[in-house]
Amino acid sequence: MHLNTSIALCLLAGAVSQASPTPQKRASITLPTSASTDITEAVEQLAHIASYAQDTWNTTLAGTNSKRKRGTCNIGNVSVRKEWNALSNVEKKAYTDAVVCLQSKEAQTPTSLIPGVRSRFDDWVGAHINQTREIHYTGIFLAWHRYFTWEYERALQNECNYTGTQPYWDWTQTAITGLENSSMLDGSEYSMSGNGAYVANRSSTVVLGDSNGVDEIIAPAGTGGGCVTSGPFANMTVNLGPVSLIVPGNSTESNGDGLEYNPRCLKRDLTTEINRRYANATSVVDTLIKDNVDQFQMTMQGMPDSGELGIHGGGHFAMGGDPARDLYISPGEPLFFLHHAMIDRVWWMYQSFNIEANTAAEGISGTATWLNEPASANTTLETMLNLGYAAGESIAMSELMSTIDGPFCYAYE
Ligand SMILES: [Cu+2]
Repeated sequence: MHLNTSIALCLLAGAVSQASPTPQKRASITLPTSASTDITEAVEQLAHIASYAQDTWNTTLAGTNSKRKRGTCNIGNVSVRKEWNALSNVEKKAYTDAVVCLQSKEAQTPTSLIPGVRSRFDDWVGAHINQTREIHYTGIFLAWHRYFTWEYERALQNECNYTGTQPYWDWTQTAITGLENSSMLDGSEYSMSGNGAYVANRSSTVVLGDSNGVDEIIAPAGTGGGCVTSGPFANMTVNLGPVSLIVPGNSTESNGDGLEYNPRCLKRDLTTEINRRYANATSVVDTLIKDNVDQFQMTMQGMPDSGELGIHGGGHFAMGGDPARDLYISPGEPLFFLHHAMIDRVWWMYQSFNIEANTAAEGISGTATWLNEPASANTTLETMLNLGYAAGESIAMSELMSTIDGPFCYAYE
């Protein structure tokens, strides 16, 4: 418990430094030296870090330094992303209505480039397929997915009249409650739809990751496996892929490059055991207390040969099914964006420990190629990235490092 006390003391120190006219160069949080393996304690450690992050970003927003959206982002207009359970039923329905709306709008991607796109929603899936090898285990992983999720949120707002913000999925809570019991996945009209229909006699283990440079990991099959039949996405059609879909029994399914039209149902295979093992509060704290951004983002994605999926892989594989267990087409699962909002929130917390450094060049690590194979140039603040035909312009890394600078003006609750 002394760890929590030390954070509390540092929060106090932070409060004192706010009054100082000279902004502190380094934040004064003292992180726990280790993540508690007691889940209740780890939840507390994380709650302290989250509240520190809020205070620190708010202080930055209220201050006079430049780390905010060209002077226009302020404490009065910053938009706040909330955890799914913090939304009212009306807000939950408004969000899923907007996603269903996006799935009914015309695609912007030319079918000469991606023949299988059938909706505006598919523009995001297509962009992700085309760049999969450049946006995971590379220097732009965090920033690219931040931009991707933000433009998706904007499309819901601008093209589908959504007035809320992008909700996030707190895996540390579902690790405790079980996925099936969460209000996010209970299958009601106010959920993100429920589990896939139960498919019996599937092999009891699933082998994860081998084709993606991640070491072989054995995991149980989930509690569904078939088509989603409840809630807002019961009638959803998945149009693109698969490219590298990991299915029970140590095999992968693919339909070439995944860009052809291949309509099928949305499948889920909720696997609470994976959520509990790889994306619990201990895993999140353990990721956050890493010494530098390289270790932070590698722990998050699962270090190759570590036998770990990381919180990123943990969330993806916990959803199970098609498209969730296919790295390439994973944004075809509407939960993807709640998962990646949480990934972004964890980065936002990590950045809060030293906003100045972590939103500058020091906050970037990695190169242009997957695990730097073949070796390529380091990613820098000047590195340009884009979202294909989904949205947005080609943009420099420097614009994407802070959630209150460049095009962004948001925080997390
Ligand atoms: Cu991705």
